[in-house]
Amino acid sequence: MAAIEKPTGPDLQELDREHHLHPFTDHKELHEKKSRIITSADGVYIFDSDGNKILDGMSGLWCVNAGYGRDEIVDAAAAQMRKLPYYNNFFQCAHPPSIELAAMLQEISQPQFNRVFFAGSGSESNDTIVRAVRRYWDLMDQPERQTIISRKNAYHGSTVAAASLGGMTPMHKQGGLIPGIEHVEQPYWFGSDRSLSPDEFGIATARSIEDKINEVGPGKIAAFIGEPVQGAGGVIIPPDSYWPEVQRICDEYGILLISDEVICGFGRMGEWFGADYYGTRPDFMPFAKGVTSGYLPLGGVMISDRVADVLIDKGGEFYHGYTYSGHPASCAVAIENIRILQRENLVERVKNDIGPYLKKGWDKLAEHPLVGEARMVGLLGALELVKTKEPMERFEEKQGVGTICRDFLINNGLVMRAVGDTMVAAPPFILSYEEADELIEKAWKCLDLTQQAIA
Ligand code: PXG
Repeated sequence: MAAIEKPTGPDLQELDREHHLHPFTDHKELHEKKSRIITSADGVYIFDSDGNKILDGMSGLWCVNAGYGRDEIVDAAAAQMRKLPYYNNFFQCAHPPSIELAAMLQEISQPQFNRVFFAGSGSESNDTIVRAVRRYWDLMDQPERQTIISRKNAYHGSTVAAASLGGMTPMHKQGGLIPGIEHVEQPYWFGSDRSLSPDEFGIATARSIEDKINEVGPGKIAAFIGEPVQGAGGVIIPPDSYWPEVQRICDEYGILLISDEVICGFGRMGEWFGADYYGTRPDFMPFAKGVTSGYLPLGGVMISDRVADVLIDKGGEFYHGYTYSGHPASCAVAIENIRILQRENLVERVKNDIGPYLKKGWDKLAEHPLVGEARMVGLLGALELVKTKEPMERFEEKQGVGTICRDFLINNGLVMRAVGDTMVAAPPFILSYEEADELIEKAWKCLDLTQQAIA
């Protein structure tokens, strides 16, 4: 039989247009264009089918923390697949990679975390949390505690429960919300009228949680969920006063604290978890993305003793789990990925070396006439594009300035995401000084190009 010829770039684009509906995409818009086909990657660079080399300032989708081209991870997956490609953790079975990873996660997380429940993605992890939180309160004989408080503009995933937890109104309009979710203000100081100092604003937004608790009734509140830094919402770094006040409120009302670590976890903020950075003591930590550096899909939830002990002591089946909960190859990849982060001190590098180095250049970008604020923590940054700085005026949304900037960036060899007019970046932890310089130079150049284009 004649070998089937592999389609080359242009044919792939045609096949893609004809057969593939992409995630988070205006299908009409994409159908009229061509998608960019990424064919390979190495280090911090991706390569497309037109031969372009592009610095991936987003680590894929905030996940390739250890960088591309890690043979150790590939070998770990292959070895595991040869030995045991699949078996489940249902029916009182387990396998070595799921057990070894569970023990490793216990070691790198706060002392209250001794158990993990595995899932296949961040969305599944958050669906798990909705069910586990309500199960916990049932077992505590407080079944009326159903309501979970979240924040406007939060992103917790795309499944129905996770999208309900999230605070993205366009998502709520497509498919609706599950009952028992309430949304409060986000700690987005730059997006406020800035009449309060950042610290006053942090306290005020945290207190909106307390107001909501009292509005709904403290006996009805099950939990509060928040990303340490809101990622997809535009890298919203809260004022320092925010999280301690949130912790105080959760403690005072006895409600469970959920720290969504899907982006912030596994070193992104220069600590293993965002909760470590802010000093909170969560009861649940959903994670995904960086646990495997994206090499294979894996999610999960760290569950504190407060909750896990109740599940164990009171017993009764928790009717919840996924075919791929703790998939052996994904777990083997996660183990190798965490070993790399440890062996190469990459979390420490984000905190004390490449993080501060990139931040220096990032802070310089604030001098550009288009940039109203440049903020960065660890390797998680945002630039606010503005029309004028003094007085600060933002662009009209329909001008699409962020999108214009993002298109200049990718066409000039740098991936950053546009969240409205907020440009966000989250590069891999192995970024070198030269590559950090390249990122800053390209960002500055594309800010210039954007400014010229909208003049
Ligand atoms: N929680 C947080 C904090 C996330 O950022 C999820 C949960 C859901 O994870 P899964 O694995 O189900 O996608 C996420 C995912 C973007 C973008 O464009 C962000 C995410 C996913 C896709 C796109 O910024 N975050």
